[in-house]
Amino acid sequence: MASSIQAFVVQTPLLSSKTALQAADSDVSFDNLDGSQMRIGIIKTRWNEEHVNNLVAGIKKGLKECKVSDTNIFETSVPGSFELPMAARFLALTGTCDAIITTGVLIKGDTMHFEFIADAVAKGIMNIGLQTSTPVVFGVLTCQNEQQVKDRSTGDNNHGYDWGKTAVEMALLRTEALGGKKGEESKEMLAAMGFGKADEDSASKEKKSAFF
Ligand code: DLZ
Repeated sequence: MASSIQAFVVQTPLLSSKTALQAADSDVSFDNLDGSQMRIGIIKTRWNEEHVNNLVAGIKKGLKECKVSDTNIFETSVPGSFELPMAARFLALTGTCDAIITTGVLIKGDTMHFEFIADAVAKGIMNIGLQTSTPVVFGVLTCQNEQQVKDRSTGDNNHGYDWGKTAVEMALLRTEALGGKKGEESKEMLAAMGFGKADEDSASKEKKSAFF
């Protein structure tokens, strides 16, 4: 794995001649990351579910490329983006995950709702990461319209893919800095909270108690 300092280095051009569509493209590179020992929680919204499911598919692709096994990916949902920080806090406090990815889609409407929620969620998620020392990835698209969402959640430009890799990089960084909590006990705790494994079918998930 790259050193901690290297892990933070992201090459960003000072000047960009990108068009509006290209501006949606990812501009970050990742080293080869070994996430085979990492446990990752995914908290997704049911608002804008179709787009969010596309993002989750991208997240899982990124996680798999980093060798995170299906049995180490835990997934649950909340109603909307506003609920993401609280759910992330509950999960972080269990100490069972090495990193958490919160994901949702906020689309601007006619009122100021979008601005309030987007700001609160971004700050909330940052705070949870800093307060709990569990990296929490901000996997929330904040878009002006549905086309912007599609440009960022499908095909080769699915931002979820980068979020998966970001989670593994930050999980490794955290493990390097603090060590990690492992063992079957923590898996049982996750199951009791309603977190299903990524490879579980939805029917068996429904039988479990809800997260909240
Ligand atoms: C209420 C609302 C609206 C209008 N739009 C969205 C949205 O685009 N994306 C999203 O994730 N959630 C939205 N919500 C729901 C709020 O996030 C939240 O669930 C409710 O305000 C209840 O706290």
